Amino acid sequence: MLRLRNGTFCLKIFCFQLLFSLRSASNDHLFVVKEASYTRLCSTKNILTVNGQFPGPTIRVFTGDTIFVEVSNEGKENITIHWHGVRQPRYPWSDGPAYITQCPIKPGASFRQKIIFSEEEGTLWWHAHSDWSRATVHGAIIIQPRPGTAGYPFPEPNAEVPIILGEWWKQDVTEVRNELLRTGGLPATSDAFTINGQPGDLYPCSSSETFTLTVDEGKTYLLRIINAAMDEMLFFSIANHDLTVVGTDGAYTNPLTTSYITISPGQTLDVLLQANQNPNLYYMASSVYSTVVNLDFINNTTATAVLQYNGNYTPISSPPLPYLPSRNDTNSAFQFIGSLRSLANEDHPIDVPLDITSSIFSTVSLNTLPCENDNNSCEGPNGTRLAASLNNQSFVEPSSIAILEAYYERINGVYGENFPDFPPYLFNFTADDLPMILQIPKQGTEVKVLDYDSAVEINFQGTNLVAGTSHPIHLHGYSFFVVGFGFGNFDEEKDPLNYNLIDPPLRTIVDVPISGWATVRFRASNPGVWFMHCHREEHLTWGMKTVFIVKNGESPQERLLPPPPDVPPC
Ligand SMILES: *[C@@H]1O[C@H](CO)[C@@H](O)[C@H](O)[C@H]1NC(C)=O
Ligand SMILES: *[C@@H]1O[C@H](CO)[C@@H](O)[C@H](O)[C@H]1NC(C)=O
Ligand SMILES: *[C@@H]1O[C@H](CO)[C@@H](O)[C@H](O)[C@H]1NC(C)=O
Ligand SMILES: *[C@@H]1O[C@H](CO)[C@@H](O)[C@H](O)[C@H]1NC(C)=O
Ligand SMILES: *[C@@H]1O[C@H](CO)[C@@H](O)[C@H](O)[C@H]1NC(C)=O
Ligand SMILES: *[C@@H]1O[C@H](CO)[C@@H](O)[C@H](O)[C@H]1NC(C)=O
Ligand SMILES: *[C@@H]1O[C@H](CO)[C@@H](O)[C@H](O)[C@H]1NC(C)=O
Ligand SMILES: *[C@@H]1O[C@H](CO)[C@@H](O)[C@H](O)[C@H]1NC(C)=O
Ligand SMILES: [Cu+2]
Repeated sequence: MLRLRNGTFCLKIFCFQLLFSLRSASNDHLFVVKEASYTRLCSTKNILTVNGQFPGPTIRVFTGDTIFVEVSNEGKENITIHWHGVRQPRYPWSDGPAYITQCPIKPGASFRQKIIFSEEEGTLWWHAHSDWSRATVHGAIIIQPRPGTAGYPFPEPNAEVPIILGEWWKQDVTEVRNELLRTGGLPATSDAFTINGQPGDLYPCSSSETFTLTVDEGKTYLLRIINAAMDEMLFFSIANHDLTVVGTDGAYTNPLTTSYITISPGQTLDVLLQANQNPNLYYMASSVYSTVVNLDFINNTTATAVLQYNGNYTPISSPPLPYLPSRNDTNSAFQFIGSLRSLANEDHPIDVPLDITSSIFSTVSLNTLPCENDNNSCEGPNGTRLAASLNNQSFVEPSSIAILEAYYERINGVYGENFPDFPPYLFNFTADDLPMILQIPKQGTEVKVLDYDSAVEINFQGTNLVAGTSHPIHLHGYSFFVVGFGFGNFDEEKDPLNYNLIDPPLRTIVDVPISGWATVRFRASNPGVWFMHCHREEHLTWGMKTVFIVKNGESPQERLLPPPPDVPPC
């Protein structure tokens, strides 16, 4: 029995639903961004939070809702908030990325953000999109089927639980970023991975607060898994329990039963868990998938949480740990990613663009730039400063205006429209030894302009410049179909023959594998200014990003909406 705030009592499941409907009745939320003191790994520091919570509050809506979030900055830093995976039809004004769609909300200021849900159903999340604040400023968005509609395309789960995977630094995260900018080298490795904000029993000073999920034997739980880590792709699994994936990034999938998942920074997965084992304690665990060779730059520690069955039994003293692939197991990482399929049936039709009208082939590269600090020596290879690029363009954000404002107000000189559709130079992208001369990118603020409703295909080609690694590339304002990926150089004759145009997964982030390529398709039917970037935070900082400007269509319903009155000024 649970007690509701208004004094009524109810049974557990019913109560859950009632609480839910009470909460989602409110379309107005208040996010106060402020510092709060948190202790992890035996040390205490102030972190930036929303409403003092880490992870932050969960937003619950029904499919197609429009809500408002008043973001009030009571912290010391500039902030913006992004609603990851929310399409925001014709309304990039509250999308959030700093200097792309808005200037930051300064300390003391606030911004009432309108969030327009449309087709999304499942799990998404919100996070800060300025500097590195998203390390602690993030939370779940749960989008349930609207009552009276068909509901879930799977049996109604008995309960739903956000599982937010993260990364924790003992150091101030702003300091980690400043150091990265100052030294030009790799960022400091995080000190722990976390599950719902907790490192778990395998880390020092963590046991008493380890996240525990209490379950009843025979029931089914919907885990809403989010990778909120800054830099790392993660594996996740639960001892003795299979996972059944039913959704990716706010869209349903064909159910996929697996012993582990791979999830990149920014991605979300809806997973059904059947509590079908002997009542006891079992670990759930998360560890890194990384291609970094130097172990100094990778933390191979494991975050844990506990799955605890209700009932009368003597709990095992050391619960079993689940199998997790090794940290360098690229095959396992991409085996899972490649197994995902859209649900794609009569009730959930999908519309993969077939006649492509706008085609982009973009390399995805790490790079180096001359150091240019006082000592003329940085911590990148051979004293250089690390950088990153798309088609050899390392993107530089404006610093005193947002690109959206410049576009809307027709202010010249803020950005160019020459993001290339093709790499400037063709080479063996995935060769082991590439000439250093290729490493230095161009720096600039070049966007790609797309006609309204064009059918777009983007081939991302990873390169081994500086070091090959995987890149989770995220596009704002759209989800795209991942129609194919592979290792080596993209073969324009052979590879398209294997595209999945029937039931490819619909995602907000595509994983471009190490020494490999990936292809996405989408219809450019959402006019506005939309950021595209690698969701590994250091790659974003180094310039692996660009902007799509999708032009207006002809009818009034196909045009960018006007800005709200309180867009933060620079
Ligand atoms: C990994 O995390 C542990 C535990 O917090 C920490 O002691 C260690 O320094 C980290 N390793 C690296 C390579 O940063
Ligand atoms: C982590 O790396 C250290 C050093 O390479 C090794 O001794 C340890 O066994 C590794 N731990 C795991 C869980 O892989
Ligand atoms: C992964 O790392 C282990 C030891 O660190 C090594 O023996 C193994 O060859 C590596 N596997 C791959 C696929 O690189
Ligand atoms: C220059 O080098 C000195 C000594 O190695 C170091 O303390 C200082 O931080 C460096 N300056 C910069 C800008 O990297
Ligand atoms: C560093 O520079 C030397 C000499 O120019 C070159 O041979 C070497 O390949 C460079 N190393 C890297 C990691 O770029
Ligand atoms: C590109 O480099 C890879 C790795 O060295 C090699 O296996 C492949 O044959 C090369 N491709 C071409 C076309 O040279
Ligand atoms: C990128 O552009 C720079 C400047 O034009 C050039 O030196 C470099 O070789 C280019 N690299 C690639 C991979 O195209
Ligand atoms: C905060 O944002 C304002 C407006 O864009 C900018 O002028 C200022 O430099 C920013 N402050 C910091 C510390 O980045
Ligand atoms: Cu990347």
